[in-house]
Amino acid sequence: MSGETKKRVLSGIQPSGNLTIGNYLGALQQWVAEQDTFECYFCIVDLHALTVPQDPAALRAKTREVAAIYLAAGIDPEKSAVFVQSHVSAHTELSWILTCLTPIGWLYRMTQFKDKSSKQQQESIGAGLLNYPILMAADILLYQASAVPVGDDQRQHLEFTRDIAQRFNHTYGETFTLPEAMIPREGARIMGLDNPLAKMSKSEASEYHAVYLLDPPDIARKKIMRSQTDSGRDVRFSSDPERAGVNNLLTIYQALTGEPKEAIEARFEGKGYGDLKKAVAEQVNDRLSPLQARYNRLMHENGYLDEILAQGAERARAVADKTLAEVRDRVGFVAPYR
Ligand code: ATP
Ligand code: LTN
Repeated sequence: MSGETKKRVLSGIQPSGNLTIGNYLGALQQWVAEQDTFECYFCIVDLHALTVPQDPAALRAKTREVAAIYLAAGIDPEKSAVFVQSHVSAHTELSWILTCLTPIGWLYRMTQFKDKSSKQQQESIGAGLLNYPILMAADILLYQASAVPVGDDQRQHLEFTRDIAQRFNHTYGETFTLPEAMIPREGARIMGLDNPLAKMSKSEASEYHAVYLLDPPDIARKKIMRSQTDSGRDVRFSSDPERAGVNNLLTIYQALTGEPKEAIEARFEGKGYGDLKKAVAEQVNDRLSPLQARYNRLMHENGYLDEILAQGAERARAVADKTLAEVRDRVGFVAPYR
């Protein structure tokens, strides 16, 4: 197998809401593209989803839904291991060992913790929300991944992962590969359709905030047609916050078509925001329709998804358990007698 010489990639998405076109353009689209270059591990990070309150039945359903979306988006389970994070117990075990090595100051500094904890009542913030980056570091380091394809918002978590890996390596000897963030050139930070100054997020409840990957075409079109723009008329890329809405629509168009900026601006020369919105809606629906058709087929094939997840977990365990055995030895645990 050629896989043995390939570098490894690991990434994951939380099963904590409806996946958005932001998740697709920032993460999934890249994953699909990297499958032949790297040996890939893609997980559904259910342990991470528990860091904010979840309904058990909804979490179970979402975990399967996200797995099916990975496959429907083009992840090929023959090439890449697709698995559920909680099926591989090495993740929580390494997470504890790394927890003991992490200065709490590093955790309080993380912007995601500050954002998410500010949205909750002080007394109900779980320690898991603070420790979130440690579990993510464990996910990555167990696979000795050299690249981690994620959106722009995950840069700080990747820096954290490198820092903790270096700290371990210095303390106990070279053990972990230092991973690099792999951030797409376009689409790394898709903004909310109803508020182009805030990142599009799957846990934002408002109706016109995001296009979900499973939205029917008329709903997706309606959300895009209603998206917030400004009172100008020129359809041009811009870093002016006043024009963030149009810039966001152009960015979505660019990330989906792969066309250069100049070609896109030329295409919309003399046209208005309404034309841009229609064109974006068409590109989005052209991409989502086949994904949704595959998704519906997969969800109706009894047992298929479970089989893929079982095989994925087996492949993941083979790698993760090997790294964990080395870690256990390095930190001084007595090897189990049997
Ligand atoms: P939540 O809002 O529930 O925390 P999220 O939408 O940010 O979730 P995650 O599960 O945290 O989604 O992220 C999954 C992947 O999608 C990550 O690689 C993240 O960087 C990427 N991603 C999330 N939102 C965007 C976005 N608006 N633009 C580009 N990439 C994104
Ligand atoms: N923190 C990530 C999700 C995540 C992840 C990972 C991404 C958990 N573990 C490992 C890449 C690699 C997020 O997108 N919020």
